[in-house]
Amino acid sequence: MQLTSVELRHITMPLRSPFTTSFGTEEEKIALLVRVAGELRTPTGTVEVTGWGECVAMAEPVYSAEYLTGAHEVLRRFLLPAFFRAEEVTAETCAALGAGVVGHPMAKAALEMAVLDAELTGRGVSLAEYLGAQRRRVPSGVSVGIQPSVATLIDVVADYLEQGYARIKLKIQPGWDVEPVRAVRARFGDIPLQVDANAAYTLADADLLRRLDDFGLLLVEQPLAHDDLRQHAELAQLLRTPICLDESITSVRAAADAIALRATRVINIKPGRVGGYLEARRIHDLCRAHGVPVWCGGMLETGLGRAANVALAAMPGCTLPGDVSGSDRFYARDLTEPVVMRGGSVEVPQAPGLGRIPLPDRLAEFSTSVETVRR
Ligand code: NPG
Repeated sequence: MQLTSVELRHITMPLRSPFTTSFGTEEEKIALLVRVAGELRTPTGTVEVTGWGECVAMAEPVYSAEYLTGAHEVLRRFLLPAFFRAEEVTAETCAALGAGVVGHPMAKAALEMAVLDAELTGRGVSLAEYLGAQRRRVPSGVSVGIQPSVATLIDVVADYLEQGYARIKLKIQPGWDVEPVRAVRARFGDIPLQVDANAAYTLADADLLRRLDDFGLLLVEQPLAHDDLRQHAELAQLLRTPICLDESITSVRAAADAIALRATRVINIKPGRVGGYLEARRIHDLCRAHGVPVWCGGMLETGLGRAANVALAAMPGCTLPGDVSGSDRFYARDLTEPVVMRGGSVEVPQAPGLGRIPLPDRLAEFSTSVETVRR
């Protein structure tokens, strides 16, 4: 397709409850939406198409180096001019078109997602079909933030189990690790349980982390810093619990290195963190070839990104439940028709494109600014 205009729209949505991790507390969801418009050549002629992307960069650079206004700036000043200069933009050429910009995978992913949505919608193909997804429903895991007390944690986990979630992930940090895990195991028994440290530990904490081995966890996610592959490999020698990398896996090359170094036994794929759904698919394929289980991570996406993640989670190598919870885990009212968790799973969208579009009234309600950039 040839791009004619791109809208960069900021939205703010209330979260049902604050979400606390080792890098801070989110009180509300702030996101950058990218809407592309262009002309798509099809066998029967040229059609006008539009597509949506969601940028998962956070307001502040606390999870990764990117942040929302930075992503906006990179899109407006550097990526969009390169994309407008191209005669033909396809999802497959987005990476090459953005290659002159070093880094900024979340900005690139949002643009690629919008191009992909436009193309797939124009061709009548769902993202699930495009990715080679093989399931109609996928098991739904839920991520539980750090709580003010163990008693509150038990109540929160009880509620999610009651709702039917297929797997519980507990956020941990120094001072909130062994005891909450012990309490959840003691109260709920042999449920599928894993923990996520968001890089909050160092190798000097190996003895402490080894105590988690007593609890039969599915995995411990990103215990050490994002650029500590070698130290993750050392830690892996000391733990029985499988290490799963998230922040460290920024590309298919990083995934190959992590596997070769034996720094990880499981990989969390987040399309935004790796530059888009195409790189996410390459990581999926690499891991599958190496027998490394993968699962789809989440970044509090609105229904747009959430629906797209469900399609990724339906790929055959995603053998562990992902952070693909129902919209109502985070939002009383989502931007789109909600993603619904029922009986521990969510339905894979089959509609063309991402499978969701913003509801016009919600879009108007949640928008805080819109900038339109033209060719
Ligand atoms: O279900 O969307 C979800 C949240 C899953 O815990 C979750 N995400 O570190 O993986 C993470 C964490 C996160 C949230 C990271 C927001 C960055 C931003």
